[in-house]
Amino acid sequence: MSAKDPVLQPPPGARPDWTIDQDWEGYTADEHQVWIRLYERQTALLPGRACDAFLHGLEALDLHRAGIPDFSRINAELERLTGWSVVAVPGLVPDEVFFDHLAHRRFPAGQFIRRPEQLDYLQEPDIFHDVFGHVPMLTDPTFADYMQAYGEGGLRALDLGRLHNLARLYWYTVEFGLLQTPAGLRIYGAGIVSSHAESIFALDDPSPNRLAFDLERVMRTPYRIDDFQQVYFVIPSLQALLDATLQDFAALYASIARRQDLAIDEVTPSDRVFTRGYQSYAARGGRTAA
Ligand code: HBI
Ligand code: FE
Repeated sequence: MSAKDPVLQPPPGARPDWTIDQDWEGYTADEHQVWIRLYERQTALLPGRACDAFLHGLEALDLHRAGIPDFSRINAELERLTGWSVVAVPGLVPDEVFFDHLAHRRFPAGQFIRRPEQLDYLQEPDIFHDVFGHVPMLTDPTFADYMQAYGEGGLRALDLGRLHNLARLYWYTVEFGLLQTPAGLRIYGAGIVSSHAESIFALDDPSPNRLAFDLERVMRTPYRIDDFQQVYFVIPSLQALLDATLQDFAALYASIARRQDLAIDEVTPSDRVFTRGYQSYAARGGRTAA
């Protein structure tokens, strides 16, 4: 008996795999303008903050064109580089659908873009979070392999009822991961790199902890979905992240099942600490603080 989602039906107009046509011609000038505003703000900020693989991917996919990218155009280059393609979906899709796409090198990207008044925060991933945040890293062969391995692992985790542990791995790497480089810490996580404020907070603010990535440690650490992270995990290289997926996850899940989750702001004696944060941002109430 797997812990799969109850079989949800795709929304009207979506295919059985929950994909829809991007309908690039259907975007309005205002929607293209939102992309341009977000894109210009991030690209002014990210040199020296985003990792080289991200910046190279942005260039390789020619995402600096003005406006929302046409998936058919970026897929021609992306498929040539790593065999990945971007497919349009209406929004969040069931876990099983999501993992199956990743396992087949298809990245599901929201087809919609946020409204101007949502420029700095929205709950559900839109096309800017997905295409600007996630897709450039898929041009890196090592990260491309990691994302496919994650998809395959997700399908197994569903069957083992360990999705919540694997979701933490995704959260603290693909969404909010930091990379150690000779020039200092750099961003590779999509949730950071697509956010102006968090691209600054994640690297510069003394509030969060910054700890060396350890697979079991990450899987025991809860995360926030509504505000900046209280801890960021640092990998030594993208290869190290891929190598971590070669572990025996069943044994890992068994070990985790015998141990407590850690508190989100905890630093343990076995942690290798880059920054021991003051947690002052979270203590002030974070984003919603007056
Ligand atoms: N669906 N479109 C979309 N994008 C996501 O990032 C996503 C999803 N469904 C499930 C999901 N992420 C997470 O639950 C998994 O990462 C665990
Ligand atoms: Fe995301």
